[in-house]
Amino acid sequence: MTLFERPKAEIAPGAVHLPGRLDLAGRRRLVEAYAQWTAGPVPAHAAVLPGGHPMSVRMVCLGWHWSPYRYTRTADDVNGARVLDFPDWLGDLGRRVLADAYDEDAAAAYRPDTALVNWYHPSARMGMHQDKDEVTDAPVVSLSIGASCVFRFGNPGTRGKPYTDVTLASGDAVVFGRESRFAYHGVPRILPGTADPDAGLPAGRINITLRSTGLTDNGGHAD
Ligand code: MD3
Ligand code: FE
Repeated sequence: MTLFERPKAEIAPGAVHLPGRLDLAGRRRLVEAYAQWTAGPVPAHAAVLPGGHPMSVRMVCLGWHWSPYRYTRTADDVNGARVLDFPDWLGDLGRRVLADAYDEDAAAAYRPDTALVNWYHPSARMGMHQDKDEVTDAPVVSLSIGASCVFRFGNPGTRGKPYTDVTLASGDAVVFGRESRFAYHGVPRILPGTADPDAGLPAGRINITLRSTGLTDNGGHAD
């Protein structure tokens, strides 16, 4: 029934939405992992944008730490600690999602090395932006758990129209690659009354994005 109502859909070329990709056990596993990540060396924090405004989402990173607008191994804008390693099991999950969205060849080649994990309280939002701090054009895999949101998918040229609004619900995965990798996108709102308490989240939303930075520790680029 659910699959019939919300089938796999291409939002735009290279942007593939997999509704309900994570079952209850998969969602719970990620919520439990989130508790461990936020109890780690770098707490969930609101990154401060160059204009001085803190973002409304709270972020914790794995593998590489993102701060506006670069990746480092240590969270110099928070407490200077090195972030937790990117776990192998999360890369495995990303490859399985990529196999479902694209194909087995794309999945076999996918080697994400960082996860940005964002917590949205019910009034948090994310303005329209591009993700272009990575030095590769490898796809981004997005996993959503908890409250549903309106996800706004724009175009690679401008912050404004045309755009498409899509509801992302608990357990949904989206792959953004190919022609969609550098499109503007944002989260204008979280939908009231859509929490996923069964997964362990009585309120709010977690979004996990897996990425390949293309960076190496010696300051060079991986390719
Ligand atoms: C499209 N997060 O963390 S995930 C972000 O739902 C971010 O919390 C949103 O935008 C969220 O940067 C959207 C979907 C997403 C992530 C990366 C993308 C869409 C993307 C990169 C390129 C194009
Ligand atoms: Fe983004």
